[in-house]
Amino acid sequence: MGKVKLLLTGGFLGSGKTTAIQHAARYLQQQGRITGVVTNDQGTQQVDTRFINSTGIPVEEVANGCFCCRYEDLEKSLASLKSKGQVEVVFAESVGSCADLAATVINPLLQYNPGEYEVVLSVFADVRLLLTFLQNGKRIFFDTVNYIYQKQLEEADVIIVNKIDLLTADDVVLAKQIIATEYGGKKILYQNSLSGESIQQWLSVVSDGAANPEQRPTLLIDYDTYGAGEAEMAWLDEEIGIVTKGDTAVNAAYTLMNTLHAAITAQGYPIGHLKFFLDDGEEEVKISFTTIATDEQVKRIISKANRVILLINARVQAEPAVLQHLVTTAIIATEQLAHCKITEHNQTCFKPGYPRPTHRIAG
Ligand SMILES: Nc1nc2c(ncn2[C@@H]2O[C@H](COP(=O)(O)OP(=O)(O)OP(=O)(O)O)[C@@H](O)[C@H]2O)c(=O)[nH]1
Ligand SMILES: [Mg+2]
Repeated sequence: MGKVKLLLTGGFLGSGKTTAIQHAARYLQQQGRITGVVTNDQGTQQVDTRFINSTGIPVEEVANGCFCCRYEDLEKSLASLKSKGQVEVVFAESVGSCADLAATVINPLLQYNPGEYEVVLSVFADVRLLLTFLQNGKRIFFDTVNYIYQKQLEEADVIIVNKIDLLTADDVVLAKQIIATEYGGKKILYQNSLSGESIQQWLSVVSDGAANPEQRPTLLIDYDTYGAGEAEMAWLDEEIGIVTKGDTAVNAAYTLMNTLHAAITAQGYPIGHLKFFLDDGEEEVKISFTTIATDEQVKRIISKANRVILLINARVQAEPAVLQHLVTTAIIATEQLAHCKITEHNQTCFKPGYPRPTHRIAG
């Protein structure tokens, strides 16, 4: 049996990892190739897992911590996907605030499973965020969060500069100049993950042996700064039930999403990623607001449902209690604005703990 191609996909919150993985996995499936996905998050109720699952792609989830701190769970997830058939390509999406993947994930996997995997680390960046970051003296978030953003890109085998469809042609030229100057030694792909052509280009580059170094230099990283950066973000996960008298439950869900987004933005708390999974009993849809939200990211479904379920995953640079308060206030406002009854289930809200990788093996 040949080696499994493990396409480890990192990069900041909301940069487009899940979108690219879903399109790439679907493309490979259409080619008759057996593929699977491992999702990962600090929490247990993951929008991305439900989203990938809803598209019919085999998915395993590593919960309650990043791949590095839950290394054994990653191994189990990979074994589970492999046990279901001759899987050829596995996409593993790491948490958007996670760094140091080469030393804590790739090197242990290669060392403890000799001959089993070929790994390529793609690190995604939203082109608009990356451009602002580079033009602004590498400052965009709080200092320690900037540090994580920078370290993620530093260890990429391939940097995926994503969402280029959102720039004008002139701005793409400018972006390429600025980004190539900063990351001259790296393989860089300029990508629109909504386009089949771009996705095929990504797959072809990561399938090329040149993107798959035998040994990677170990990232020089200060764990105290990295841990402090992760602890800047509050993570809130919660399932919401919305019931209306008429057929307007989906509208009420959009009112809640927009009210919450507007409240966080009005208070000036930087959004890592505010994502939702909406289920009206017939259709399931993922809705995202990222650091630089755009209207086209808010997909609408037409529905006559009088009850829906909405899963909230909010990753926001704020104190957990503040984020909880914003969610509660948005729920109360929505009940009045949209004449609905909202029930809350399984709310968790926390800051990620100090990163303590199970293994750290220098390259
Ligand atoms: N226009 C455009 N939008 C994109 C592209 N890639 C992703 N998006 C949008 O960006 C938002 C975030 O995408 P995700 O794929 O969820 O990002 P992610 O990196 O998986 O986010 P986390 O898992 O939270 O870290 C969604 O609204 C996507 O539709 C792209 O190439 N072009
Ligand atoms: Mg994702």
